[in-house]
Amino acid sequence: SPVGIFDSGIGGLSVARAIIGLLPLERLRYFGDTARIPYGSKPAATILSYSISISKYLIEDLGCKAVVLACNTASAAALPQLRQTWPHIPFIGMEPAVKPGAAATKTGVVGVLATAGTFQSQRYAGLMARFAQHIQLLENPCTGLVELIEAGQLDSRSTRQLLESILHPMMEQGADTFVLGCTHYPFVQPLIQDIIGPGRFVINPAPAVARQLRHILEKHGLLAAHTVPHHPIIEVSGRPEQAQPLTDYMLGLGHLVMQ
Ligand code: DGN
Repeated sequence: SPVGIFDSGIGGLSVARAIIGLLPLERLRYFGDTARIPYGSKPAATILSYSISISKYLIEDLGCKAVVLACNTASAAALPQLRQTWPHIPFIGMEPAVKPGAAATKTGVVGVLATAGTFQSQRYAGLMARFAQHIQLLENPCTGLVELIEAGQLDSRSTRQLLESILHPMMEQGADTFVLGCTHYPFVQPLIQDIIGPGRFVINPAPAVARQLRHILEKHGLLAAHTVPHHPIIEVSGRPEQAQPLTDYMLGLGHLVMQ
């Protein structure tokens, strides 16, 4: 049976890509809720109900054996309730990688890029309580960035301007490490690295999440035993023709051509 994975849109493909790299024999069913994106600015109760209905589809209709919440905002709003609703299904969630950020920083100042929903969550409050005594955390909800990425603007003038307006003030306050606390943001990681220059670090949590999934599947005896690698099946709730060129590109299957 497949592994289910979902996000508010196509950002979670950054996590899917890492999973395909580490676990090529797993069958993946990806669901991107592009009709209802963005999640980041919606109330937690709304995100919870979206997450329950998507998980229901992945588990009860598609028979998924495990579900990856490839969305920090949905993980913050829904993870405990999903585990309660389907106690026999392993759920793997995201959270801003503040711990690796704290380990990497030399200046003791870490910039966290996430969404408003993630920053308002108890999950994030818990991280702050653990790390705020040791390092300084600078937060920015990156308003508009998810929409630009969904539109395929991974290297446009507007995206660069928006990122500069976010990153320059953080650097002025001493940040040398930047945590990608939203699964869309790894797709602009080259642009971020270009803006911050050498000697500063960007942390993408996707590889760690893929390793966590492998660990959990192993522990439950659920690792795939097929010998032929599978292509992931990607579904979106919005217009598929809008998502298609991006999904291929984001999975590393081809080049993005945008007019
Ligand atoms: N990709 C989602 C996350 O990781 O938080 C949120 C994107 C959004 O819907 N704003």
